[in-house]
Amino acid sequence: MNKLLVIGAGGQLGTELTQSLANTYGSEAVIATDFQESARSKFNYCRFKTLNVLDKEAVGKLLQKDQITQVYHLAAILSATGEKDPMQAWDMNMRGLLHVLELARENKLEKIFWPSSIAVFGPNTPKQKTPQDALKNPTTVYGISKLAGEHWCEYYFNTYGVDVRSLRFPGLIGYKSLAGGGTTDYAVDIYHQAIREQSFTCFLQEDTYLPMMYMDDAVQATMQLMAAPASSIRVRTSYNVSGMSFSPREIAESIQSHHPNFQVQYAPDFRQQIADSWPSSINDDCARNDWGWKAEFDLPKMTTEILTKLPSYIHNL
Ligand code: AKB
Repeated sequence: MNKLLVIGAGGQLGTELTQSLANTYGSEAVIATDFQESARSKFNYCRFKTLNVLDKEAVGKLLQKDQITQVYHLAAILSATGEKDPMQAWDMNMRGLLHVLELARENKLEKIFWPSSIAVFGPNTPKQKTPQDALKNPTTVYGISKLAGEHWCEYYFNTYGVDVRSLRFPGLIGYKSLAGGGTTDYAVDIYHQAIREQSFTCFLQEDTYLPMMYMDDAVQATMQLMAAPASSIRVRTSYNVSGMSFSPREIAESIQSHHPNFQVQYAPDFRQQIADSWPSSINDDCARNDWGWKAEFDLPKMTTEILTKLPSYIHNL
């Protein structure tokens, strides 16, 4: 029987992925954990425990006591927050992953999921339709930790047979929780401000194109990758996955087609430099060919869905 542990379940991806795992495997099969006790209120449908991935002993005890078979390790410090305290970001992102990989080896876990990011790419990477194996020269501590993490995943697979699988996510956009500390967060916040204030100040320039993905597609990609037979997973660092690519001006126009009075100002800050170092769009042929990946949402479809559903959610956030 599958028994699934989600680490960092209270975050943007965890909030929605945990629900999907509970729908698929049953609520009794899922344990949601987060280092913040306040995340508990999101998980009235499954077990919840506070857990800090940096406490290896506590993670190990939980794995053994509950006979966990799969771990979804989502806890990380993202690109913008990481630049404010690089040592803390490195410690959290690297030591957390190594704890999970070591425990997976020691306890012979069946499968691990760990998200990487387009932040592994850098200013010398081709910007358009960036290929899977493009040159990587990350400039943020977050990107450096994700690139090192990808290689650790491959090492644990090759050396110890740990079945760890990974996706290089672009900016993730959902309406059920707020984003936290990333460079792509503007594309989440803009919908909230469109509903609350009818105006928004964007921290990136209007013509900055970045790869993005709607949360339903991100959850679907994760579920699909984890369900694929091990023999079809040919990339053991992390797969490029693409959803859509747009600029702040384009997302603003997409919102204005529903809310014509919505106004956007631009006040770029330190996150502009991070965004400028990342690809504009991603080539995900390897994920398509190996395990049949294909995104469902483009910008107009995502905007319609978020603007329809967000108003009834906004008071819970
Ligand atoms: C960030 O902006 O740091 C993240 C990411 C692209 O990994 N959303």
